[in-house]
Amino acid sequence: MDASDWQPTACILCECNCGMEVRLGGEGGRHLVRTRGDRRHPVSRGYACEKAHRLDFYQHGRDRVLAPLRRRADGSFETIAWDTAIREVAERLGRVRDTHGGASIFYYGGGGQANHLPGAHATATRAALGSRYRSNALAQEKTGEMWVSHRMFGASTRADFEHCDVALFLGKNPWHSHSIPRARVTLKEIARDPARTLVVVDPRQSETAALADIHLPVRPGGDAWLLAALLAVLVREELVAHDFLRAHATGLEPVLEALRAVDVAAACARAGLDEALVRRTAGVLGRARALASFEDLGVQMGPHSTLVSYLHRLLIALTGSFGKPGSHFVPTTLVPFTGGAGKGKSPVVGATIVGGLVPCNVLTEEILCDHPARYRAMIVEAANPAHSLADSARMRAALASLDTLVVIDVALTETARLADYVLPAATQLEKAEASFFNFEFPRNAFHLRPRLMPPPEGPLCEAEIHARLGAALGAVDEATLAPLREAASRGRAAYAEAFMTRVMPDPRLMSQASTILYRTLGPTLPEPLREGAVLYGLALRAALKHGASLARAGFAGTPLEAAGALFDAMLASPSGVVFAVDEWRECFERIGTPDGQIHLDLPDLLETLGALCASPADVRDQAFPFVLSAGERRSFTANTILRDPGWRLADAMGALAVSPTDAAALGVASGGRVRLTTRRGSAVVTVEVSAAMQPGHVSLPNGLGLRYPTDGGGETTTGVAPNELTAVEDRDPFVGTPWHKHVPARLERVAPGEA
Ligand SMILES: Nc1nc2c(c(=O)[nH]1)N[C@H]1C(S)=C(S)[C@@H](COP(=O)(O)OP(=O)(O)OC[C@H]3O[C@@H](n4cnc5c(=O)[nH]c(N)nc54)[C@H](O)[C@@H]3O)O[C@H]1N2
Ligand SMILES: Nc1nc2c(c(=O)[nH]1)N[C@H]1C(S)=C(S)[C@@H](COP(=O)(O)OP(=O)(O)OC[C@H]3O[C@@H](n4cnc5c(=O)[nH]c(N)nc54)[C@H](O)[C@@H]3O)O[C@H]1N2
Ligand code: SF4
Ligand SMILES: [Mo]
Repeated sequence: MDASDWQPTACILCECNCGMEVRLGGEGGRHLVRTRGDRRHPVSRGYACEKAHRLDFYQHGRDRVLAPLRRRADGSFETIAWDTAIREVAERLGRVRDTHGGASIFYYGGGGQANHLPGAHATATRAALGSRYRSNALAQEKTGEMWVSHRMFGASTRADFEHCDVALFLGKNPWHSHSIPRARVTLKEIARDPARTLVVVDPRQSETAALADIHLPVRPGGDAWLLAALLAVLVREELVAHDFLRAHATGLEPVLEALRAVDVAAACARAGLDEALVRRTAGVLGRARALASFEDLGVQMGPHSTLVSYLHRLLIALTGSFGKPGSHFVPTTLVPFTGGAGKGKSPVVGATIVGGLVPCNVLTEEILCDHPARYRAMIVEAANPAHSLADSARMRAALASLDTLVVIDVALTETARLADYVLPAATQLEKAEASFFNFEFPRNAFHLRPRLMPPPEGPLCEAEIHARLGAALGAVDEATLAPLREAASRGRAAYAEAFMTRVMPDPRLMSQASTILYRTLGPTLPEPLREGAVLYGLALRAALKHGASLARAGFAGTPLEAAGALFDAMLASPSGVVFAVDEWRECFERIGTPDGQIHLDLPDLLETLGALCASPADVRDQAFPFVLSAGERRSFTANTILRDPGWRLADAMGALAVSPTDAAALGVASGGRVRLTTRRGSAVVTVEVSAAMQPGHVSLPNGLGLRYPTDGGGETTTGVAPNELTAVEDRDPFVGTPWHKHVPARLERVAPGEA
């Protein structure tokens, strides 16, 4: 076999973006006929999970869009030329801006798990339109954590599981969902080592929980009480890292006072956990040499979401699990996109905007109203909100009510079907792409993936789409571009000089920097890397902000020299490059609060904790006696990135997991069907009886219920779209995170043959 046949790329199915090598073949040489983990990738080092080998399904869907589409009066689509599409989209959005102001044009998306360059290019279009408000999936999972982290640490932190002695996963199942490098290797190493302890908090005996030394099968939604109890035991047993706190934190006293007030036995009872086990766990966490912890959707999409994020951060701080190997760190990032304690409010509801993102759960309220500041138009790019956001029926109504909906996607998704215009994008294998989810420490890597093949006739990369929209909107003209193009022809130094003197001092031009880079620097790059031109701007920013870390990675000199060297290294490293080498002590310098200290005392959240501990016992609505977790990550789920149901080698129907006790009471077996009803909707689902489930808790996978064309010109829908069952009102009081893991539900058996 000729080694040169293998081409480097990355898996795009989760945010790990493991390096892959692929061999192309099949029709037109456009299929991935062989795939394997890329050992040269600095982070994944050859690792890949089972999903990566099904990547060929991504760009060969029957619902791939190959030409711009325009909605007709009767609701059907017609194919139009790109020139027409760009002109009409610019005209319609321009008209909305001129009539109602640019702030009424909402931007949603910008990239999924592996494609973050569209978001960078869209900044130019948004600026040209004066669009102010935006959101994406982070605003229905991570904004509570971001908000709390920024108030306490002035930064977002991540954890070093490779070197910890105690690992804690809170509502997170990394065996399937990954999110940490080489997840299964790392988990098995921790589980196997008698000197290390794996602690998992999950109502389900998840695959990760099955490996754990300590599994805390918390009652669904009981995590806040569990954390309160754990912290209270730490305080009472003098397991608090006082030396660390004296040096690095303020506001300890009110926190200690609140925790001393917690009734540990009562809190354990509310969490549904054995008090002795909770006390033993507190001892393990408190005595850890290095504690690494990760909270995810099981708690972030549950009740008390933001409070749990706060209590989790108190646990990190009170155990001194920050700034040393095996604990939490603040990485060097190329884009500060997890930034920001709440700044600003959404225009209609007045919801807190965190990290620049409007909470997803308020979008329908900000559209379906007669408020003068309501959103009137929307650009959706690389996202599928009609499927992924709460209450799909209401989301469809909101999207349909807009003056103009423009969707930029590779496929005719649930959202694209509602659009006035669908602009077809080249896939992530047909253009240069990259993700900004780089969070490793101390050696942090970035991977610019060259395209594997040109797109078919029709789709364009987002860089080109936004550049054309910008031209049609009059934001960038030839007179601006010509001198930069000329400078680019004289080499990188001349280009840098021209960019610094002509573009950087002019805010209007800086707002168009992504397009200017693509149009002027892009043509000088090898064709498979052209869309990566925008990274030059980010390399420059990183060199100015993180010079020392870049220098340790080999990118030294003046900021211009370092940026140039880093940019060249990105272009020349198709398997990824280490761009920053940090030092652990730098974590303390990166605490971004005004006094550089960790702020422990957040009075609003301590008050919420007090109220929680004082609240009466859990009252369930008898009409909905089950808790439904709507959206579990499984072996063959990948949000809605792979739409052909044929990609899934297991759990083809996306079964509802039900405990043996509940299944027996309902009289159903695996493969049987039940009607699942929530306050918002109802669906018939296939059951999988699972000993991993506790009674009263049922779980549906994420990413199913997609409409997909069949061979014969019809359509199938496999499994249930989880958000047909969820409600927008069920959300966190602080930042609006949905309670998707905690939907009150009822089950009824469906007899065979019954509809
Ligand atoms: N295979 C696969 N991997 C993925 C993805 C995918 O679609 N498929 N998506 C990626 C994305 S976008 C994300 S955000 C991550 C999410 O990754 P995770 O958060 O790990 O994924 P989930 O399976 O949604 O939820 C994790 C766990 O929360 C548990 N849980 C439910 N209710 C509760 C509760 O009340 N308390 C506690 N403590 N736990 C509870 C569930 O039983 C489940 O095991 O995964 C990423 N990785
Ligand atoms: N009930 C419930 N709902 C959930 C969740 C849950 O657990 N439960 N999980 C939530 C979470 S954590 C997340 S992250 C979201 C994910 O939901 P979304 O953010 O809406 O994204 P995806 O489903 O990943 O869809 C990605 C889209 O990008 C398109 N795409 C792929 N490649 C390209 C490209 O190169 N260019 C363009 N323009 N488009 C491309 C795909 O066709 C797809 O339509 O879902 C959320 N929704
Ligand atoms: S962990 Fe699996 S799904 Fe995630 S990027 Fe790596 S190979 Fe792909
Ligand atoms: Mo996510």
